[in-house]
Amino acid sequence: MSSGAHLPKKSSPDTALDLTHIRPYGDTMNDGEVQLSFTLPIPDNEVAVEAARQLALKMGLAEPMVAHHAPLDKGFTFFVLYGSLSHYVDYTQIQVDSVDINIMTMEETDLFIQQHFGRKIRVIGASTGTDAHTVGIDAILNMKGYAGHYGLERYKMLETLNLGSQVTNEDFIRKAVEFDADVLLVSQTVTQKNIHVQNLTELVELLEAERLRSRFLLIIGGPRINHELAKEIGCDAGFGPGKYADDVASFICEELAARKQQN
Ligand code: B12
Repeated sequence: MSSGAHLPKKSSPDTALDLTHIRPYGDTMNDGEVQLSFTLPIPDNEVAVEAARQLALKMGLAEPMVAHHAPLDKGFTFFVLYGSLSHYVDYTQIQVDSVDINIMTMEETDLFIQQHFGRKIRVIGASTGTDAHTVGIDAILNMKGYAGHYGLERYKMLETLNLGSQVTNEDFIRKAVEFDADVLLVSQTVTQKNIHVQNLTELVELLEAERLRSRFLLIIGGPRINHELAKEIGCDAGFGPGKYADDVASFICEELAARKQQN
């Protein structure tokens, strides 16, 4: 057979980065390749695999492939799928309400507090309500910190109190008053049926009912928390994954200094 005349024409790969049509990157620009995993409440068999494939198609994955499936229990199957996402978003049009601050080092923060307030700032934290997840609040507060970022307990100009998990909103407020806290840190992880939002809303309502809301800087965090949600609920700031003690400390400094200037 001569040359490649009868072979289908290979379209040249789309290599241009177009910020108005952002799609996932697998190993070439704009290929849309994604991996996703989920569990279906059905036994692990061929029908289940086809069900997973059809669901992926409905999600907008072209040519989905079930790369892995395994029973979790008698009536539950776990799947990992690959496919090419047909959807895109316009990155240039996205607006996000995020905490916009200059991040300081621990030393800079201590110096800032010394110069602006001349006293230690008191910070109290907890995972509240039914939430038993402690790793998030510990990541922010604990001396040793998390992912290379020292926690607030290590800052010389911060006095901290970590109440741990499953602290009721009532106890949290009572302890905050006793401690004469400047800042309240609340971690919320349990997100089933939006329990975290309800619990945080209740905290804000309780603070308002006791005329204490403006006394404290109220900062929340957790895997499903962002700044926009925090503001919606009536908190001062919200931090999610990828945010650390230095982000929180810098926000505390900027915000308390701005409030001091207003008064
Ligand atoms: C460890 C773990 C547990 C442990 C917790 C032990 C402990 N002492 O903390 C145990 C086994 C107890 C547990 C229980 C449950 N868990 Co759990 N758990 C996890 C797991 C594996 C890791 C969470 C974690 O430690 N992350 C690491 C920390 C550092 O991340 P982070 O919390 O996001 O914190 C960062 C930011 O969010 C932010 N941040 C967090 N808090 C705060 C606070 C402030 C003030 C600020 C500024 C920032 C901030 O800063 C941190 C650093 O960047 C996750 C799955 C996962 N891989 O994420 C599930 C997960 C969170 N759990 C989940 C569930 C459902 C449960 C249970 C309901 C399960 C059940 N049916 O019983 C129970 C709930 C118990 C309860 N009453 O709370 C789900 C939540 C589902 C959802 N809808 O989002 C997850 C996502 C697992 C899943 N895929 O289903 N869990």
